[in-house]
Amino acid sequence: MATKTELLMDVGKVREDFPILKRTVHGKPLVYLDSAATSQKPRQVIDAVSDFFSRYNANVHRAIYELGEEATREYEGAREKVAGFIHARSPNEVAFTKSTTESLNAIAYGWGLKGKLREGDEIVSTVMEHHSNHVPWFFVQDLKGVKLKWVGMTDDGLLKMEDYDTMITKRTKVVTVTQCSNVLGTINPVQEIAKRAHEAGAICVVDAAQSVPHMPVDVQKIGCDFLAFSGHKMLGPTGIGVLYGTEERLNEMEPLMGGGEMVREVHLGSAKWNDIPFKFEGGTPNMAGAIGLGVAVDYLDGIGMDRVRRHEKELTKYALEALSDVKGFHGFGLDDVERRGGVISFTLGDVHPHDIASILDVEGIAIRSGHHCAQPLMERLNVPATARASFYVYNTPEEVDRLAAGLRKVLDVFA
Ligand code: C6P
Repeated sequence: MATKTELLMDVGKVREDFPILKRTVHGKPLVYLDSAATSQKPRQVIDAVSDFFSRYNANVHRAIYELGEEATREYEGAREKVAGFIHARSPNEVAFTKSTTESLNAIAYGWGLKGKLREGDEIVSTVMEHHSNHVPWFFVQDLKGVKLKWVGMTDDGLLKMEDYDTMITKRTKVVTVTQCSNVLGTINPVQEIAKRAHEAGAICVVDAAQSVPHMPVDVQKIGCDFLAFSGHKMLGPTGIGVLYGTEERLNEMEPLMGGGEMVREVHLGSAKWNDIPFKFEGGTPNMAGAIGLGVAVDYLDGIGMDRVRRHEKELTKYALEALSDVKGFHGFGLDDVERRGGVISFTLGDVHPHDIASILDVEGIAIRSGHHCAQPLMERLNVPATARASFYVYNTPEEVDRLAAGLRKVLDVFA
């Protein structure tokens, strides 16, 4: 039996802020265990988005009337909050995009395709990446003749750090890595990886989609050149993401999107770019999204990211124990919760992960099943798919118990 965990957070109070958690699904109280896909939203974020549209909706940076001033102030205020949250040196280092995916594409395009990479250059990535940090680099490989290399992984889910010794060479121009795997939860030593990249004269790009929402992240400590994450995975709205880059790198990089606001002057056939970060924000931005993300940052800061991380560690530890009591449960990744986030990918005997997810759904339990947009990692694990439960600030040990009970029902169905 798993020992009941002592949670350090008042989860009951946190849950009060999330209207969706009060609903039932198929007549059962909702147990939402898919926050790695997208998190639920607190009332504060929902209200901030609604407030923007009800009270001061206007285009930012363009209007010289009161509504426009208010919208611009709140939008730029959100940028400051996000910059503070990841310890950027300045808000200029934070450009709003639509998502992690867009941010990573912006880097692959701006640094790779239209930027500094040449035929014969090399990019060192890993087998653990999400498709969003694979496919944009494939474009660079195909169009520029740049070579891609992938650091391997041990059977328990750690990057083979020794691969960097041989894979990083004087031809390496980019080293890219996910800070936290969306499948295994493995937390990778990004600070060490950034150091190795820099020693070789390469830049380091970090996919922080699964880390910024769940643990304290300090871009200056990591020492990375670029870092990408999404608002919707950290209690914020969908359609808003962040492209962090040091001022130096952002100034050097070409923009992905051409259009209004990203230019200083335009003539027939030529244009000069605006200053950073606006150079990367062509077109009317997702103003409500950015403002909502700012409020999500306030919310997480209010709890404290150390406590968020500790809560997820406790819950993951409890879940690994509770689930290992279920017959046929096979979890992927490390046992050591110090080195993994609140994501548990698993299989259950011969039951297909989609069947697991469907039967749990009838019990009101939402988990994800499939390849989690990480097919190269699935190939490495030698499975076509897994089931995955992922936790956040609003999850409780009782919900883990419901998951364990749900999995026993799955076994009954297939007995
Ligand atoms: N992973 C998951 O269920 P977007 O879709 O752009 O917000 O995030 C992409 C992304 C990039 N990197 C990592 C490590 C991710 O986990 C994700 C999104 C979701 O695992 C949806 S596939």
